[in-house]
Amino acid sequence: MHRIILRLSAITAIMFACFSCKFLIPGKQSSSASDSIPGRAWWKEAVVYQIYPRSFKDSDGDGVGDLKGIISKLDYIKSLGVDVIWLNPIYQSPNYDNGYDVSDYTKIQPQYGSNEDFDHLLKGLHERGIKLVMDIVVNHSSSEHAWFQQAKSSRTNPYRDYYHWWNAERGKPTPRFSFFDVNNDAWKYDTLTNAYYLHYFAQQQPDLNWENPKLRQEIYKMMRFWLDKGVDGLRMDAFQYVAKDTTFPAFPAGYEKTPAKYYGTGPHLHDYIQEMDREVLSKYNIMTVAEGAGSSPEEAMNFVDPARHEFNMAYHFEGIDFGNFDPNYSLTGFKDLYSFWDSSFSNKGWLALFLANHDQPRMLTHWGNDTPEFREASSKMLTTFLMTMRGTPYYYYGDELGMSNIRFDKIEDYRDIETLNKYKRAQQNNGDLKKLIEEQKIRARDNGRTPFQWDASTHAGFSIAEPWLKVNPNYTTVNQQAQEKDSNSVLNYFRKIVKLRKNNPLLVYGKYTLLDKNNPDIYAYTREWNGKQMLVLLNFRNKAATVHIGKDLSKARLLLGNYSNPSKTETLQPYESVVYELQ
Ligand code: ISL
Repeated sequence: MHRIILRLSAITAIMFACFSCKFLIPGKQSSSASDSIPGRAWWKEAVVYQIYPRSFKDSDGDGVGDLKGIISKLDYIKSLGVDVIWLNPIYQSPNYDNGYDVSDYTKIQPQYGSNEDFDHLLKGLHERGIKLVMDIVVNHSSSEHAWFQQAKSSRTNPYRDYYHWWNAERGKPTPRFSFFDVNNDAWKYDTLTNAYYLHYFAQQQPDLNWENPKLRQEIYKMMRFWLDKGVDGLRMDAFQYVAKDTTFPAFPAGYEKTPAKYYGTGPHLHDYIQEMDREVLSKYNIMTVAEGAGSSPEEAMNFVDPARHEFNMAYHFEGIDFGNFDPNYSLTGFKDLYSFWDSSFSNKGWLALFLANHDQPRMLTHWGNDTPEFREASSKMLTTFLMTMRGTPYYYYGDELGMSNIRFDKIEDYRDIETLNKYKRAQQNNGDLKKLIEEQKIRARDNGRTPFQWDASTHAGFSIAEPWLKVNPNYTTVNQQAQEKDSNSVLNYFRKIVKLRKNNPLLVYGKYTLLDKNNPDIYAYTREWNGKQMLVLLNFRNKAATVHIGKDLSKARLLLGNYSNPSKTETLQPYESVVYELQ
């Protein structure tokens, strides 16, 4: 008997050791036969931290963040416990759309540093066990890219077919909506060759023609350039839009209200992704994430179903589009939405989870409460949501401090092409400029792009010079240095919950079940795995609220709470979050 027990505990110890080493050290992209978790993958277990390079840390005093700045903060990044960094584009760009208009795909933007600095950054990350994801922007290039300069020079230029053209003798092109254009017109007339070119985004971002196999090969070559350096993953910008029906048929009237639905999954899109997988992705142990994935879970699944050999995961926009500025927003709707998407991916496929990024307002302003009274509690509560749901969490720089929307009240403070062109459009149409500014205080992308708040010194320790975008004035109290000293800060809470997730595969793989579905104030769910269960309770209100789940919480083991005096009952304090282990 004694021997059996000994043998059993030895087996358990070995199993545990194998499990934890595999769990801590990212392994192959797909699961091996010996894995006890079906579909196990390092990128499912990772916490991704997104850095907006322009705004993280300026090392050379020009008011713009740069690679050396990021390098100087590697130990801070490591201290967060995150596994992967995603950097917004750092390639050469005239910066009409802050780097999403690339003029040279293999050269680092001089403002950010050199290719050598990039190598140092990658090395510094890898030395700390952190992986790097690059942003790949290939729905369009910059109009200053050599390909476009060639393409526009004559109708017979070999690069002409790298882009979409409509010769003017055919008359006006079929209307296409542009997200950023002052007139929302995606066709720009070019006199030199008497033709229009297509740009779903700004005029300075002509769309690339994916129908052209030569273009696709150029892009694969560029991707290999970065992957061969050891880059660990790719975020495919606006990739759902790359495939177009090049006969440009008319869309139904009103299509421009939901352009993504019509642009989303064009002809041959999945052929292109599968080709990309054969030519590039399958040759590397990397993670891939598609930005946008059609308009339904079924369409999204087509991007990430492992049997299809396309991308690893995708982020959909439904969640991010549904916040408390939406007149139809309700917490029950929010819960339904996340529960629906979770159930659609419970057997296969994988999703990215996020509540903010560089195109969005700050998470805290969007779903929490950024008044001084509730800033900390509601930030921590939202972070708890992200870190305890199924999917790979993408966490946006500064959210670990509880940064909030800056709410500029004059157009001169804005830098983003989207806001500036919206404003011009309203001016042209005699629109209500005051109303527009009020909306931008909430929606504008610049709200989420203000410099990281390192300390209480001038410019928040981001730069010695005037930053390219104003620092949020709350930096004197909301900053990293102050939060390091406070064991209950938003920052230290983030570190704790990252650790909790990393130590509990249940939070990655466990089954999700929504509880007390119709509760208008509290989001409650369990995660279950291997006979273990955790309960998460999140109060989304600025007042106490009660959940009805019929559990005696006084006996449950509290793993983490965002209050120093956590409730151990079904009644939660304002914006309180608790994570329990249930027996
Ligand atoms: O289609 C959308 C919403 O329904 C848009 O959100 C769109 O997919 C999104 O704006 C694409 O964003 C990405 O590409 C843009 C760039 O400005 C963004 O910063 C980037 O995230 C153009 O490259």
